[in-house]
Amino acid sequence: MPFILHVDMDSFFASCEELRDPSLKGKPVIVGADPKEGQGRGVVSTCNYTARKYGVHSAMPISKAYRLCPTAVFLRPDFSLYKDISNRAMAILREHADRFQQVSIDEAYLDVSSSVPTLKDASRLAKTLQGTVQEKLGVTCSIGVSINKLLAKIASDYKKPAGITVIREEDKEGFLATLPIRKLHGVGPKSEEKLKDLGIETIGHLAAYPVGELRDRFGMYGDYLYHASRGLGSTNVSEDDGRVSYSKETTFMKDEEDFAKVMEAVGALSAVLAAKLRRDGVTGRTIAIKIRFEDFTTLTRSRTLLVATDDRDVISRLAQELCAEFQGKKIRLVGVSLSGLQDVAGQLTLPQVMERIANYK
Ligand code: TTP
Ligand code: MG
Repeated sequence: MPFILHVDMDSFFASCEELRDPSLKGKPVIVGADPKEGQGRGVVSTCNYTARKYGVHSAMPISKAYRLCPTAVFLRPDFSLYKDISNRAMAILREHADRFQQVSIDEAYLDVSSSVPTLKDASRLAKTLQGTVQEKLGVTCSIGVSINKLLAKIASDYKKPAGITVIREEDKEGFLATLPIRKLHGVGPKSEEKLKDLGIETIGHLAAYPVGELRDRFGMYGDYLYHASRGLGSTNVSEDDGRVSYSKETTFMKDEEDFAKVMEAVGALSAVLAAKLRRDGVTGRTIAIKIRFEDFTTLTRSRTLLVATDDRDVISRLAQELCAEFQGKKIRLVGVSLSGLQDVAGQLTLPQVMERIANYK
């Protein structure tokens, strides 16, 4: 049985600000756009838990946050500070994982299956990790402990700040039953609305809904909902090693004038790339080509797809299209790359893609 932890830093940007300026502690702190005494545009990035008592939350218009809590300390985001603290936190977490996957600036999955014999030991490890992060960096995190990524993520969100929540295999359906459907990863406001129209308010309602009808209404996303409502999810914590793109290029023996040969090379590079993506369980949305001419001038072209792909034909066709404008030139080197990477097997990005598709219908 896999043991997976999901770690999520508490009110992350605001906690970083409190770390830099300890005099902020105890005051409501709101990070986001300039409120301009209530006239400001833009939104709240996040706020600390003191500000949350006033009803302020992420993505709220900053003008509303100002109305709810005019005495708060309002700060513009300083991403380099957050990135620095994030890097330090991730380094600590990474050390304690058999496999590690950072999924955003403030959250990561850890597979600790080989390090601990039981789920109980996994939760002890979570406690130790939480303590180490707090002690070394002075920020708190919440940790979910369970048997797959979906449940671990729900668990980390369950008790915040500084919480640890364990969901055992035998408790999973009971645990999920009363939670609102929005707690399921991949259920955003639009899907929530559609599900509510069907009378589905909780994850329990969703689990009791006929799967055929979910499929008819939502296609593949319906399948995802069916599995997710039962607490079934991926255990694939894929090492991302910080990689942001996959690329492959080739230099011709002599500058190539035969465009068909260039197209052939692009096809072959795409195939190698697609095979690598599949092996790593990764898909990407942005396909780019690089072309170097005989005089060493180098140009790139790229296009971003609506849905991430690892399909060799899709990559190859698009890459060839992107090269078309260079027909007739002497080409020295050609390269294909894929970025905007997403984890295929993880429940993190796939459902989001699915939801996007569902909402386009
Ligand atoms: P979250 O983990 O969603 O939020 P949080 O860490 O602030 O609070 P919580 O204790 O509930 O986990 O997001 C991490 C950071 O990402 C957050 O500190 C700021 C940023 N963020 C935005 O800029 N806009 C948003 O809408 C959200 C949700 C987050
Ligand atoms: Mg967080």
